[in-house]
Amino acid sequence: MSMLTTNDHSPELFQRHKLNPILTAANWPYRVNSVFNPGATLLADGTTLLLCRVEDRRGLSHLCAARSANGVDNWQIDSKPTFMPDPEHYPDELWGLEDPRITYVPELGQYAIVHTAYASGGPGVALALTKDFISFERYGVIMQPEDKDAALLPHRIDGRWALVHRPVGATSANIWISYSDDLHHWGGHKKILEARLGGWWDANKIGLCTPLIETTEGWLMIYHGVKQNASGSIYRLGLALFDLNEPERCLKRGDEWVFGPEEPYEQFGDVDKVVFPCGYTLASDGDTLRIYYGAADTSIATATASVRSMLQWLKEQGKND
Ligand code: BMA
Repeated sequence: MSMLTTNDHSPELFQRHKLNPILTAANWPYRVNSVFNPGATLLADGTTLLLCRVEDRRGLSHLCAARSANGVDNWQIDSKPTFMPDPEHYPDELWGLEDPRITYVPELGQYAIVHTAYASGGPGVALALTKDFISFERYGVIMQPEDKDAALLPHRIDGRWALVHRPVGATSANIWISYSDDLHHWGGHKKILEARLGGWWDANKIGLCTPLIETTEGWLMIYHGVKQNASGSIYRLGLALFDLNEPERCLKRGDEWVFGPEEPYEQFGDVDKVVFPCGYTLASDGDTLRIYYGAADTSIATATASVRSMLQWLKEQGKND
């Protein structure tokens, strides 16, 4: 194993916004316990839309849209839940909808929302399409439990749709990719990134954060690693890069985490020491990436990073996986 460079004082890749946390339960137009883990997208008019996971005071989650012109403040929050579980027709949603990832799909002229559907069988991956975040076409569960942390790629790869997701195996939870002709039936399953072992920050359990980011160098992945210790779990973020034409091929993977719980709102909440992004927006400069993340399963925060710097970091510090 190579040595860690101990004299590295390069600036942090991600910069937190000074208004963090930008959304909390107190901002909600109706009574809720917590708001976190939002999917994100830029609408055609430049508005930032967050599809927030909202946990009600039964402990069950639904999704609610918040819109802002600058993506930081003056959020217009839907006055009631935007996308509610419908357990009568979709029993796999009995215990709620969680952690949405949004991908705009030009071929369909629609946004694909891939989210967790939770019921007694465990969490599974479900898909819904929408044009307007008002009405939704449900595809139901597309990856059976236990599976979550999934997002669709924005276009077909070699003629097939591609979904990155995180099934749970007997001893570890790793990131996989699967392919489909019609978004209903999935196959060609391949493991693309493995959790490390032992004392690593990303040992035993990893998962996709935001949808993959398409760059000239490849698909940039922000993933979370879960370190278990005597006081619980720490959720931190790392980077990996995958081949544009063969997204199952990992080109680079960083050893160190690039973002972790440091601020009080990330350290303390319903679940301590969690940063959990499910969405990003890219500024018109094509470089400034803004992630939106759940902080301690309690509130929503945001941070920015340069895509160029993340790719450079991977080039310098990343290993061929
Ligand atoms: C994961 C998911 C996330 C949550 C995180 C920390 O397994 O359930 O929704 O933010 O745990 O509790």
